[in-house]
Amino acid sequence: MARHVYDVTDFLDEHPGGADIILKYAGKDATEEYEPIHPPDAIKDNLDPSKHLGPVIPGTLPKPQTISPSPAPAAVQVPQKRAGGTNDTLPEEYVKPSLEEILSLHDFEAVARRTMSRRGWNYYSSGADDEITMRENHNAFHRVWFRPRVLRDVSKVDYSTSIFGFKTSMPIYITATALGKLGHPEGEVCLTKAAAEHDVIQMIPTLASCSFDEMVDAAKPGQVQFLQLYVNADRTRTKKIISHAAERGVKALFITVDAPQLGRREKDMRTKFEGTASAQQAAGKDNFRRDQGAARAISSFIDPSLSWKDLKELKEAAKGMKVVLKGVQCWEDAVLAAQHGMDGIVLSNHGGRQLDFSPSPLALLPSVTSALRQNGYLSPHSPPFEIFVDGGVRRATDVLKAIALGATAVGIGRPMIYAMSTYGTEGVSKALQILKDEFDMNMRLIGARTIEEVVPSMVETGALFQGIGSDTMYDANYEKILPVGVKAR
Ligand code: 173
Repeated sequence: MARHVYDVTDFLDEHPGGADIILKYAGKDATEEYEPIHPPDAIKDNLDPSKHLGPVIPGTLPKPQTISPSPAPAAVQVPQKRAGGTNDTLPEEYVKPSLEEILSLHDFEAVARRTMSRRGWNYYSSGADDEITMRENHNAFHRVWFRPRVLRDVSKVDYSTSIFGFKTSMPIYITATALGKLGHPEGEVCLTKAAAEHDVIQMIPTLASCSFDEMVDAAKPGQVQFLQLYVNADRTRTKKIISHAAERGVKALFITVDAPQLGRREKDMRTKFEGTASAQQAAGKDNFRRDQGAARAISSFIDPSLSWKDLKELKEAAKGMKVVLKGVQCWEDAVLAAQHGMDGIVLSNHGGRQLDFSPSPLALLPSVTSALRQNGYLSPHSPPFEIFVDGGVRRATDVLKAIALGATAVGIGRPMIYAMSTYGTEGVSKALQILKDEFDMNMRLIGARTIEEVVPSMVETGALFQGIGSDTMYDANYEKILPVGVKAR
């Protein structure tokens, strides 16, 4: 694709990411740095046509930047003490396995950790503060045990279900994650295409690297998509996004309510604190805090004043789309959501990227379902209200535990991003197939022929709030937040 030259001089002072990062690329090809973190129509929508100077004349660009965001070197030499307490030095030569060798969602994560760009891996894998919640999200699944039933004629099992009446081949959806091109040059359309192949629902992120329309256009006829929404301080913009989504056939709107400010993700911040822009900023020459990362820069439009009283207006604007609050973290707010006419909630702490010590969504399910029932919801006579959870899911057994405890379906975010970043659309498709295979086997083994048969009595939750045991996933793949001055890779 032909690259273009733009004059952004007048925009320097307004750039949310600061002027220095633009000046660093002045006269050079900024595509690689720019693309993952800006929507494709940002220039078209915001830069006067007189500043579009025309296509790059081949051969006139200086050699590419030496500080490149990708790809990470295969040879990594830093011995790292892992969360599990073992000293694990990454191998000198890393040979990326073929897709056939990938057996579980953990495998994608292990490959991603070794092959993704440092910037991409640090952005996706990071959690807030000490990452206690990020780990707890996953650990909580290890404290719920099955009470399997036998002799139930499980020759046929059907794990398909529906979300708000829309069919899905299994009780999961691909949840919204921002900036997909940090992982793969095609970005989130990989997720759209794989979702189509497997008849699962994709939640389109507001802050994707691909445009909303690219993701809708990539869908097959009849494919169901939801939209995750950050509410803009400028409500006319938000309403425009909502009505465009409704026109394009989006079925549900998931309003993110757990991010009035972006959490501190130190792994991510450490990557951003490299390069000249940050050095200048440290010397006080840049008034924007670039050490907070690109995510902070592009999220400055999110309205921290959003409150319960705004929901009526948003629901009206949604014109028949279902409206769900994503990021509810206690039963009181679950009840308030139902009382405010919402169609559902996602119990979520944003994958442990926001408030550290927010509880695991799985652990919240019992108190949330019981409070909703006591308040007259979740009965055959009350308006339909669906509960979703996300965070820490790696196995179909994780999903089945959440279903048994009252969830309609479970959002999967990072594992899909890791599959996409390592093997593109094919990788995501394989990840979804792995989950299907796991559902098929585990439904049989717990003695449930349909999702309706996955009931509370199939799980033992006595230990749900007890101590944190060791965790194989983090022993294998967790990358510790390193102290200042130590580079991960
Ligand atoms: O978790 C995130 O990184 C996230 O939600 C986000 C928010 C704003 C901009 C980029 C990412």
